[in-house]
Amino acid sequence: MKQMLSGNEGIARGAYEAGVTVATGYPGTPSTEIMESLLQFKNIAIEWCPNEKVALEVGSGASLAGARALVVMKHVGVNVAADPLLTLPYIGVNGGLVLITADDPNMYSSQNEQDNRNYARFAKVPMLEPSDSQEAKDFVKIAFKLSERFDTLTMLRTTTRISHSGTIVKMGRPQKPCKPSGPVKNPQKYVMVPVNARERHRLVEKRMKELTAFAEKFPINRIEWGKKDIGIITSGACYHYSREVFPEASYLKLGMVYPLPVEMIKQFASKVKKVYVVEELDAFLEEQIKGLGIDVTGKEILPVLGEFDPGVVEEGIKPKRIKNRKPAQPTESIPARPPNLCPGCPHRGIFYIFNKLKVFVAGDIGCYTLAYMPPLSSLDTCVCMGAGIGQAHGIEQAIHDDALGKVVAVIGDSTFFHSGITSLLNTSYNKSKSTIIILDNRFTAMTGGQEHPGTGFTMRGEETHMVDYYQLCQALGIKNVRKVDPYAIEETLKIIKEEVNRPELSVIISEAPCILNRKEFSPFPSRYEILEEECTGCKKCLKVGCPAIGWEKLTPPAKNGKGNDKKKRPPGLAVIDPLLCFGCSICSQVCDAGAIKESRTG
Ligand SMILES: Cc1ncc(C[n+]2csc(CCOP(=O)(O)OP(=O)(O)O)c2C)c(N)n1
Repeated sequence: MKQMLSGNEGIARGAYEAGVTVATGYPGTPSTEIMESLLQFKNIAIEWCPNEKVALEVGSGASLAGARALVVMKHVGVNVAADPLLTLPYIGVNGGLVLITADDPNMYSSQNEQDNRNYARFAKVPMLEPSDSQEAKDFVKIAFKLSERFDTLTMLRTTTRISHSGTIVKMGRPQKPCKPSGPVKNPQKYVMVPVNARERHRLVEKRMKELTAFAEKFPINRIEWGKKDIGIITSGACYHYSREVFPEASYLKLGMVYPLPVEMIKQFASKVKKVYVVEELDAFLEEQIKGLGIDVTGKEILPVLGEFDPGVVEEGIKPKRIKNRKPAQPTESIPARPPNLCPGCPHRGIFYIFNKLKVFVAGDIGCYTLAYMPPLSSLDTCVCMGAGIGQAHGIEQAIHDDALGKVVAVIGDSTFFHSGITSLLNTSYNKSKSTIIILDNRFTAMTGGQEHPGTGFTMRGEETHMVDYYQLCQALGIKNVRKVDPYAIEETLKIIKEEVNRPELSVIISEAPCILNRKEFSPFPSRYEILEEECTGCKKCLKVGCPAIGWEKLTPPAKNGKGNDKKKRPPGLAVIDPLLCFGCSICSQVCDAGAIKESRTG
């Protein structure tokens, strides 16, 4: 049977066909749908973990027990999992252990553009890279075999283009999950104290040599001979871009991007006139190939930044061919829609207040990061998940002087569980005076609404323990813990002010579910509208940055005085789009003129 699958669905299907018993991960674009697609297979123990390090450790445990385990994360997630990742190759596997890294060239939804092929080299593990959904499925199965054959964790890298594009996939027959044998005691292999680790490192190096030899005959590395004037070494999506532009060239398509088939590369390069390496992001293949003494061209002509497409490849290799070609222009202009918090979002009120208070906000990653943009303009840092609390504390430790500005940290609930708890513990332990706001919207909203330890549900929707933030903060030694309703602007402003001015550590929990996670379509009783006759055109309501509120210019009164009423006419009026308004009432609370009222039309 054939089916159209995205690369992510292909990976999930491959894991199912490979008889995976345990799948773990933490959401992150472009990887999230792999786990969501695995949900359809009821016999797989699948779980969202609080972060990627935990996910990899759980996967490793399952593997030691003899099960096949899949671990899924986006590229930056591998940084979080890097500690176990760099030692797991020493202890090896029992059941196959495959780690998926979904990279994001062009940063469609990421804070950086790192090239995780470097991790394969760093951790000394094999890495496969599919170029379509069929390969995504097949390579996962191959990766499990490789993992068991060479007793090593194996990585599979996708990029956004592969993860999210649909191509035809031929389904295979699922193999029965193997019966886990249970953990076997083997301290020399599993306990990485120096005396054991030294021996294991020797074996890791030996394994890499064996894998390099194996790469020469590995059928997923293949040469496709064409004309011999151009030879292209490539992998992943770049293979298809290159084929589209240079259908007649010769190709060395690498299915395993680490370690490289050295002899195969030498042979290929010796038979073509000019060799190009076509790869997105780092010169990962190019530098290694140049290290073999082979003359290849890559990053001198192709960008190190962003995502490729056939145009980028053509422009780099044959710029003359497209010199006179005009880039296609869109036939209709599309209105710009900058990303924004949704109408009715509970985060909006908190950031409106920060803007009013003019505090420095050490921020984090989540939907609320969007509050850095005007008009809210009230998030001042964003580096990686969990960074904000530590940064706020660091600023405070450096300045010790309120006259230099007040600082707060803000963190989403999923991010708090991911990597905020230890930073919070640090603030308490090291006598911080920071104010930390946890945005408890009961959702991992930014990545599409996944469950987490604060939602009370597992990934399969089963009820489970729901963390009580209040008790947790108290257990960490924080005396001042308060809850606010972020839709009640005045009361929340008062509490934030009090806590910011308190010379002690405090945590404020902003409690309100994500507007997209409400059971009812509209959680608020009514919509709001502008009373034209009352609106002074002061634009205060526009400062809350709600997509439902717009501005309508009024035509100036005619010179002859006609149309001039007694009241001075404002240059324009605020308008509320009734289809977008959820009725959260924040705009009405900030309007001094009393011009925003519950809708008369319902
Ligand atoms: C290490 C890492 N893993 C995953 C992600 C993807 N990601 C960005 S923000 C986020 C969580 C957002 O949830 P939350 O903190 O609850 O804020 P919300 O979006 O709900 O406001 C995730 C999973 C990432 N950027 N970095």
